[in-house]
Amino acid sequence: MQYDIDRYMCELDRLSQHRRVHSLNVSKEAARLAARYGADVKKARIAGLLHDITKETPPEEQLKIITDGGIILTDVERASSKLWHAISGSVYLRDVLSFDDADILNAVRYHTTGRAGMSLLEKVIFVADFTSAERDYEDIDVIRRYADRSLDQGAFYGLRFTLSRLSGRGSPISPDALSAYNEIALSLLEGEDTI
Ligand code: DGI
Ligand code: FE
Ligand code: FE
Repeated sequence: MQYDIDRYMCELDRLSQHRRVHSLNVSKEAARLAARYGADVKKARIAGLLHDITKETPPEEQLKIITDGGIILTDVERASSKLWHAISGSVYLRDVLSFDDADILNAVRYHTTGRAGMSLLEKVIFVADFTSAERDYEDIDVIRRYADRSLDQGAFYGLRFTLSRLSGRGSPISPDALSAYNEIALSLLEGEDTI
C-alpha cells in the first residue's frame, strides 16, 4: 500500500503534546533499531509513529472500535484497560487508516504485552517503546545497553520490568506477556543467548 505520512502526522493531533513527542521518539528509535537489526525501516518508522494512536481515546470509544472490528476480548484484556489501546490502535489502523500489512498491524497490536513468536518488526516496536529518547526510568541505560546487544535481550529486560511491576501490584498478566517472557527465558537457558 501507499503510505500517507502527512495524514499520519495529522492523526497525531488527536494526542497530547507529551504523547506526540513520545510517538515521534518511538518512531525514530524504531527506525534506528530496524536499521541495526535488519527490519524494514519504513514500516518501523510508521508503526512507531502510530503505535499509541488510540491511547488517549475514551475507553468506551475504544471498546466500540474493538467490538466493531470483530474482536472479542479475553478476560484479562477486558479487565486491563491499559491493554485496550494496543488492540483498538491496530483495529484503527486497519479499519480507519486502511492498513493491510499484517506485520505493522501486529506490531501495534502486541506493542504493550509482546507475545511468543514476535516478528523482527514486532520486537523492534516493543523495544523502541521502552528505549525512546524521552524515557527516563532509573535503569534506562541498562535497558538501552541490552537493546544494543540484541532485540531479545532488550525485550526480555522490558518484560522482566513490566511483569515484576504487575505481579508486585497483584494485577492480571496477559498470557501473551507471559509466553513472550517464557520464550526468551527458555532460549537463554538453552544457551542460545546470554544475559
Ligand atoms: O503506551 P505506553 O505508555 O507508551 O506503554 P505501553 O503500551 O507498554 O503500556 C504500558 C502499560 O501497560 C503499563 O501500565 C503496564 C501495562 N501492561 C503491560 N503489559 C501488561 C499490562 N497490564 C496488564 N494488566 N497486563 C499485562 O500483561
Ligand atoms: Fe502503548
Ligand atoms: Fe508507547
